Amino acid sequence: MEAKKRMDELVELLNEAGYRYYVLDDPTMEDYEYDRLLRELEDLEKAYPLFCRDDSPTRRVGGEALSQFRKYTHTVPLMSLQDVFSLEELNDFLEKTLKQYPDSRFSVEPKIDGLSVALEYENGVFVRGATRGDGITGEDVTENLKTIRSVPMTLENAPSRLIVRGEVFMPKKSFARLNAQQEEEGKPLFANPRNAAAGSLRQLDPKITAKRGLDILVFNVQFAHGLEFSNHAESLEYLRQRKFKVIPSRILQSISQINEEILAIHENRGDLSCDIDGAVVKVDDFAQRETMGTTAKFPRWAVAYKYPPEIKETVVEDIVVQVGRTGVLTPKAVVRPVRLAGTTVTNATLHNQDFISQRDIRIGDTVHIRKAGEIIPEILDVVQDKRPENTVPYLLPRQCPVCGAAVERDADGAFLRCTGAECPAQLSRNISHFVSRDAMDIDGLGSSLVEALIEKGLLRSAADLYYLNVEDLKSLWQKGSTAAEKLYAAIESSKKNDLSRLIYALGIRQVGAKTGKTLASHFGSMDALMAADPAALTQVPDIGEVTAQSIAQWFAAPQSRHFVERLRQAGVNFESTRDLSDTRFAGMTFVLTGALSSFTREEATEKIELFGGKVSGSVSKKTTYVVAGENAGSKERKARELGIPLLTEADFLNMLN
Ligand code: 0OX
Repeated sequence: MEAKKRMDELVELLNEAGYRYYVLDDPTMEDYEYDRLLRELEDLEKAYPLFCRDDSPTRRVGGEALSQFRKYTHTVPLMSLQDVFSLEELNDFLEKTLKQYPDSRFSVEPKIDGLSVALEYENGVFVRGATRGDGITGEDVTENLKTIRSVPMTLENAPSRLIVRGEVFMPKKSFARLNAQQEEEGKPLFANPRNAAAGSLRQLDPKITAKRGLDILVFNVQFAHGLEFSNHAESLEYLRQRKFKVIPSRILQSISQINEEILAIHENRGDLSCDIDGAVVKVDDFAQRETMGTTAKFPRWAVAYKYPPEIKETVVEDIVVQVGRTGVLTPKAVVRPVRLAGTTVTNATLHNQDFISQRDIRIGDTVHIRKAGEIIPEILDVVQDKRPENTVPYLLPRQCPVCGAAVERDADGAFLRCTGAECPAQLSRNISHFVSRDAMDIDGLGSSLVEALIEKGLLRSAADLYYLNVEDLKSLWQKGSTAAEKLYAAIESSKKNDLSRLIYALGIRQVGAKTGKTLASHFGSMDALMAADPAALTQVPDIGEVTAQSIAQWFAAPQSRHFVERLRQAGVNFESTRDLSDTRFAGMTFVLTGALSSFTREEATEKIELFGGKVSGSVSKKTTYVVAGENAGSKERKARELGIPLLTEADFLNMLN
């Protein structure tokens, strides 16, 4: 019983700290202390799973992935708002309302640029949440909403049923972090926080949503069994007391006050953690709302005022090209500084060659510029009358401005990418890929150590790893040399890796770990692979034309040849060491589930593939065996339903030996 008591206590402590941090933005607990208590709770929950509480903060990391979202019909429709685009239009609404109801009071709120959702509570427990959809029917995204720390899991003094409406958004900080990570991983960037929030809330895997740092502000009681509020302000106060994060709202009466407040919200938008796309003005009194009624689409008692996007004129003084860590060339306009949406803008994104060509943006041009999604300044168009003489259309360079290697168009055609195997702009990313688990698997060489080695001038290419000595590595640590010696040994032992790993490690576009294995088995040596022309490459099963071209082009570049030769000189294995004669798993598909104790998932996968089998992530009629480790969940159930043979870890080991 001691454990249960402590677990309850920890849940309460951590939830209160979470409320102070995520809802009130007024932390009371050190991060370190929070992490320590959370760890203690996790350990207790592992030991006593029966005492696990639904409102435990450990549940916020996201449960099992879904195959699709369920449709959900809202109990009370989520109405949308009539937009107005000028203060005149807004004041028409206010005047008409005041004429009919001279005592009207109005709530003025920022309009959060996110996605509307409904949150449903039964007897104070969060049971369901759905996106707005068309207002009548949305999608059930309960599991994803649970990962949002400001969504309360339980409520005190709640009615038997409560439905609350709010706006899910991505804070500007989370957005910047997410896009930096997307860039790092070579994935497309999100255009603005709204798109990022929508993409994150509609993830089938809640574990991904959990990492995206979403937040919510609530602004309406849709339904509250047995409760009656007389006005909006009262209902918001009720939500605030139930520990929701509630939209800031001011109750005002005069048109001039309301106009001032709307301008003030715009002025102070930088203080909010999220983007806003307007202000909402709502009649406060519920009886008055009732008599004013709704049209087919909108309530007659509210409007959304949209701020006009701020557009300024400036001059493109230069166009510079940056090479990202994934090798993509990004053109950027350097513009004469202008004040825009609260900040001084000195440059604007030009996206890619097509963007520049479509607008015919040239150095020297006068252009209109605006902030898209309030974050990235963008050029709208060119003021043709102001174009100076002797300008020329702008074309991106054909050679990488950093390393001089050839530039090629991406498969989707929009982006240009540097092909240099040793391009300094891509160095740290390339090396991190080279040493990663599925590639050369050099344990202990994380990205910060890679950065440090580059900083010290010890790495100019991944091949340099094999020319480092223990002393070089020791310089990375302040004291003690065990870590350096271990790392040195890991680098040394990676020289013996199978060729398939090395092929993947080279970082050739289109060549993933699986293709690395296919190529290694087919060609047997690096030299045979290097000698293959595109025609020979397309003969290999599973290798298409695009991949074949990409491989041949990579090996044709002098930088690549130099890189490969330095690996050879260092004694890195260039031969396939895989014994492919044993094909005992040929034609079989395995699904791995639960925790295995004798090896990691990757190791088990490698073994299965070595013997000619395949590994799949989901159970279907085509599955031959499901290997069920400790705590196997839905996949084991599915296997039983479909009558697929289940193997214990011991059975599986027997098959291997
Ligand atoms: C927002 C927002 C959206 C409730 C009644 C009609 C519309 N995006 O910030 N909607 C509403 O009100 C709903 N208020 C808001 N603040």
